[in-house]
Amino acid sequence: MSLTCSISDHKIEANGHAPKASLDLGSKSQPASKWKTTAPVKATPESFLDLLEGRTPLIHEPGFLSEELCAKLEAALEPEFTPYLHAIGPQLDKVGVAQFEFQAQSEDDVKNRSGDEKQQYFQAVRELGDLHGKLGEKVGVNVFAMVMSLIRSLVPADWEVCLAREDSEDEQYFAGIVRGINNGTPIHCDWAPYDTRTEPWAISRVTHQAVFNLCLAPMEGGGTLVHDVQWTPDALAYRDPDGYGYFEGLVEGRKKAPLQPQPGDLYFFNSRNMHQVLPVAPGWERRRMAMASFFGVLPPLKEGEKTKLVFWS
Ligand SMILES: O=C(O)CCC(=O)C(=O)O
Ligand SMILES: [Fe+2]
Repeated sequence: MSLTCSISDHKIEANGHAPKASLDLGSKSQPASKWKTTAPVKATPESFLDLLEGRTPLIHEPGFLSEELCAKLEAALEPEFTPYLHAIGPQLDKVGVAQFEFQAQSEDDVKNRSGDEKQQYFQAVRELGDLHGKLGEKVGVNVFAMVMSLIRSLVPADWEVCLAREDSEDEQYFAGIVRGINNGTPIHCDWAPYDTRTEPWAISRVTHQAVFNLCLAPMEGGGTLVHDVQWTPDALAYRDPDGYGYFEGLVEGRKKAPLQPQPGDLYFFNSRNMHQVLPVAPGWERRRMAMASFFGVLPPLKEGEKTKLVFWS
């Protein structure tokens, strides 16, 4: 079987925002581990599909950026940070726009949706403008474009690699947010088919989802832990109704793939897997800074359309 069809042969739920899970999720208990290793592997076309399919937990490209370039990026970005407009739990800071800010996180959020969050999100994206172009002018290179071109070289040649967008031309998603996460995160996953359950978004239809993080500054503590548990409807028994996290019991006894990011490191993991960021060490004052974007597979809707790998933050 070719690499191309190892993903496109899966049965795909193409009907919008509340899909039944479509990958090995028939059983009530967690499926057996698909991980071949818990160690990070290098980026190759094969490891990239393994990541999307949940067979490898972590892809790691150490030194993707030089330390000098990271220092320039850190200096250019540091004054631009603001807190997330909406993030329940430990504070998250950012440069850019996150779709997550416009998402329902807690049960209360789900009940109190205003209905115009999508318009607000796309308006915020339009107002942000060309962050990566401007940053590129300041530091000499567009690092978001560098990551996109690496990813383009990893996916099957007949896929389209692009920013996510809604049907309407002026509703394009933003990708490549820079996050400051010093206080850690709850155990959570980022799985758009569930996370966008309040209303249909273009990304609700992804069949596989992963994330890249490009570490821009040194840190003590602040490691990332990927758990060998993917989101299924059964995970909801462990969902914390007051936020976007899941209770510890969900990942107890499961394998874990840890990573301690260094400046310039690029790493990918499957964001449908439960994961968490640990707080930086007490007294560490520098920002734990990383550029990040989700990417997901959108199967063709009609004959002749390509499979798409779409990006959004
Ligand atoms: O900063 C990290 O290492 C991971 C953050 C995270 O939760 C994500 O990228 O989905
Ligand atoms: Fe996450």
